[in-house]
Amino acid sequence: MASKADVKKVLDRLQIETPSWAYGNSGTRFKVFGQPGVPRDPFEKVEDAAQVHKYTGAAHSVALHIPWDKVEDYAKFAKHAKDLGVVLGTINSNTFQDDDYKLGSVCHPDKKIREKAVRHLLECIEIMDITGSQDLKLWFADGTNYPGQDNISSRQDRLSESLHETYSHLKGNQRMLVEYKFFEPSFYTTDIPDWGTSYAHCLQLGERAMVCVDTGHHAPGTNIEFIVAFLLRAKKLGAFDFNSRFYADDDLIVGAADPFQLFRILHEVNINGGFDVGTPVSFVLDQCHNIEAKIPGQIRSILNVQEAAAKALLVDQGALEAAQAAGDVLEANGVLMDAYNTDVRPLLEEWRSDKGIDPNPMKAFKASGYLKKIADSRVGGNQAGWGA
Ligand code: PSV
Ligand code: MN
Repeated sequence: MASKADVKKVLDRLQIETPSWAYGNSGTRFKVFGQPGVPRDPFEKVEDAAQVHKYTGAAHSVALHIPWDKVEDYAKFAKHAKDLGVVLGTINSNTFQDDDYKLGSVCHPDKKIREKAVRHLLECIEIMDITGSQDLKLWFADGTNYPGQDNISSRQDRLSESLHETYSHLKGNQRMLVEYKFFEPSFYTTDIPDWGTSYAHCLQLGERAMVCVDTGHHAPGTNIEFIVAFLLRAKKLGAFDFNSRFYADDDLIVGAADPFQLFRILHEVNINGGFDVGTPVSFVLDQCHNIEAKIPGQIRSILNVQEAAAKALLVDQGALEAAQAAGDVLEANGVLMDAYNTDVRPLLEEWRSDKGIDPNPMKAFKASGYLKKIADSRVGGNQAGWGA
């Protein structure tokens, strides 16, 4: 079993990236409820992200979404982040909000539209060159709504060609993370619906291409921890997009819907080397806070990941392996449950005190008055949301 000191060492290096879009307004197709103080531009989004890092010590980078976070001067933007104590992280591409993409982007039947989509992906790489971001995250809304609408395997050919073209432009330590999602906005076929499809393309592309597991992108009942174990074993798990879901791609706070599932996932991460020094796995949130306040929503998410990670680290691996080798099913399951049922909050409070952070980040942020400050100062302009 990991000692308290071992758990703290992993917590020291466990950084969870927050998404710029979590700080903007969001909602459903029925209604977007605006909130006072929401950022008007990418610079203000990063200011809010820096608050999450300030109170957790575990959210050192911010994922951007292009074009939502387009700025004139990316070097200036990166410096702004640095001055606030954070860095610019994953660049998320967006080939789903342009009229041209009605029938798809990189899989579109028209070569000109595919070329336009690839040009956008290359623009994202150019932004990475300036910001120093390592990861290009690709999620495609491509798919079809009706049987017969397009040729499924031809779409795979187009996808493969577009991915290869993009991949050939990666340099230095840059990586391509290929995300999958089983449906929405396409309702009949999706061109990258599952981890297997993503994995197959990543294998063909090469070492720099890895799979991104968004925890909200599976059919109900899918065993996500199996996928995580498989991909880690194959050295193809590049990143998580963490969130939780009750029904579809709900984008709720990670660990809110099913904390036990989050623990099981992080147990597989732990035993398959995903928390090791130099891990290739990056831990990112992909959430929207439709009805709750955004900054504390992100803080809560970080705490949930840390709690589940600490519990996973406390699994008595020796006892577990002995029980497994003896075929003692109940003992093995009991070892896992003992760790899950441990209250790790005191340990995390201690870790925060060691780091000079308030042991209760939610309370400390609430008391800081930051939400009132931004509500009072951010007047005028257009609040950011999906599409800005
Ligand atoms: C798609 O549903 C997705 O999970 C992708 O990661 C996008 O980039 C992100 O959501 C936008 O919120
Ligand atoms: Mn995602």
